[in-house]
Amino acid sequence: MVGFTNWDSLEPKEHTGNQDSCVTVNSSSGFWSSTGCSSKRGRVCEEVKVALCEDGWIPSSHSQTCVMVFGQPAHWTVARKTCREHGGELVMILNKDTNRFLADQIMSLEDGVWIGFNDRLTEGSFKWLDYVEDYEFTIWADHEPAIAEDKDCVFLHKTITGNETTGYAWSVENCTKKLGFICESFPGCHLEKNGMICPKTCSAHCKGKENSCNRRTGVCSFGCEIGFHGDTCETGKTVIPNLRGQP
Ligand SMILES: [Ca+2]
Repeated sequence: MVGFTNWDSLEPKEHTGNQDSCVTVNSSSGFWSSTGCSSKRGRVCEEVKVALCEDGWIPSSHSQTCVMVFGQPAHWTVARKTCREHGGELVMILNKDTNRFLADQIMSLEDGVWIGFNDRLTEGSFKWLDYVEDYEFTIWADHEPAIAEDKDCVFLHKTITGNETTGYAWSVENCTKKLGFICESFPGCHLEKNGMICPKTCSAHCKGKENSCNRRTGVCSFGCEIGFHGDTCETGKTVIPNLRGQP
């Protein structure tokens, strides 16, 4: 269902035959018109923040991290060790856009790839790597997650209906199965025993006291204190001195 439309008068026009129907936006009025898709038009580009990545890593536009796909199959623990040897970790997928971006990177692989999600420490309690428990996004395949002692590691794979790939979702497997994998690195961060240590700090105006700064990105996780805005909460309201209040 489409929630918002902004058609110009007499729009949308009906297109007949094989002509594709596309929508253009009038740059001065902002109204929409339908047109054939073969017309050459300027494109509206969305500005995305991407990480600066070292050689061999691809910027992941939706997580501000860098990723690298390994097609050579390995056990989950070997995959994770390999990522760490490259200064990264097995990838975390914290939103739908990242899942779609990674799906595009592994389209040529048949079997799916290990990701950092697992319930190795506590059966049925999934975490990213060993340490990230606070997440909202999951995209389990049908009948998943399997809660089984011999299946603790999660992989991203094609979902197929009939002969068609319908999307990419997650399933739990035995960690000794051999699969390709995706590593993720965090620019500016380094690896320590307990996980990634990142130097970024947020402004003093994040909402919430505990864990309110995402130290990988410097973004306030729960928004800003009243009167401040922007990703980093550093844009504040202008304070007008109360001159009449002077004694
Ligand atoms: Ca399990």
